[in-house]
Amino acid sequence: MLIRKPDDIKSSDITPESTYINRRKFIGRGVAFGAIAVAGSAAPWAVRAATGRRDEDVQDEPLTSYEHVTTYNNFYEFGTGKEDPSRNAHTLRPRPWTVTVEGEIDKPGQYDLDDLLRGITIEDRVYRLRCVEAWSMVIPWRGFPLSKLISRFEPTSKAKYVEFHTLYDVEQMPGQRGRVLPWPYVEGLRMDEAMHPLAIFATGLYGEDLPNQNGAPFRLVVPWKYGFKSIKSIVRIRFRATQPQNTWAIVAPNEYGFYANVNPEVDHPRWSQKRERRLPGLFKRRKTQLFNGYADQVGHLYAGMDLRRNF
Ligand SMILES: Nc1nc2c(c(=O)[nH]1)N[C@H]1C(S)=C(S)[C@@H](COP(=O)(O)O)O[C@H]1N2
Ligand SMILES: [Mo]
Repeated sequence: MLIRKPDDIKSSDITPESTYINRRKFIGRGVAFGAIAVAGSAAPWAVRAATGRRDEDVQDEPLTSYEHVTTYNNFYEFGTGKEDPSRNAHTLRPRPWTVTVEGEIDKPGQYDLDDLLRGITIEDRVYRLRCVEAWSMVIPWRGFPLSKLISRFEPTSKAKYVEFHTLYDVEQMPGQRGRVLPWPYVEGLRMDEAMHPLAIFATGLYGEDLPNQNGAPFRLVVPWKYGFKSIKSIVRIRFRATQPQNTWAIVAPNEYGFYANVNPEVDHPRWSQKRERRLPGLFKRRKTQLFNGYADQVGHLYAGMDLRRNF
């Protein structure tokens, strides 16, 4: 079976990462889930993730374990180490959550997240996440196409791009006291990218609400782009006529672009993008796929564009 529960994680899967994953915590979690299983009720996420849709692209790829998905994170608002977000993100309060929607739309306003979600069907779907640092995971996300929400705001004909902001609150996000990045974290998509059915408004993973470290209460998942486009804990959505800036392209414009499409042919200036390391593996055994394997679905969005220049 492809769906793996925490209690059947093989030790061969976790050993390579024992350098940065606290093994005791790992085993502790396994025992906790094991106890639930003995009591006769399967963990709810295991059931839902098993019924979640698997697209052709990921059919043969095992899911990355819940432990890896939730303890190996990039979320600089809670520290720059991969384990920092899982240790520190308990200070984030994902409810109540207000989202400001503004710019080139007919329905601007401040919305309560639960009001926004009312009437929207939320599904479980498996997609890859590929970090620009050349590691990747396969994650059973929970969410829905971002386009469903965007259409409700009635964008005007001037809306060519959409910009997203993460929460800026040093009490809830203590990493924002440091100046490692300019805060708040910002990202953007071209409207046709944002309206593509693979651009996901994610509210959960493994059949449960998003853990704080993964971007609670909601984040983007843009599976054909490097992970930094998948902005977490969003409080502002702004529709624009002009291309927004995005955090990593502001910080290092020669290394990170606006498009950030996964592309084995366009190397990062400091490392190759030709291969990738699928967690929990240690080695770059996998060939990187153009658009992270979603070329058939999204390739047309970039027809005629020079992807070396628009990296
Ligand atoms: N607000 C915010 N969003 C963010 C980041 C961040 O530091 N801050 N890191 C990005 C990067 S580089 C990656 S690879 C993904 C990681 O998502 P995950 O930790 O849920 O796997 O989140 C992205 N979203
Ligand atoms: Mo990343």
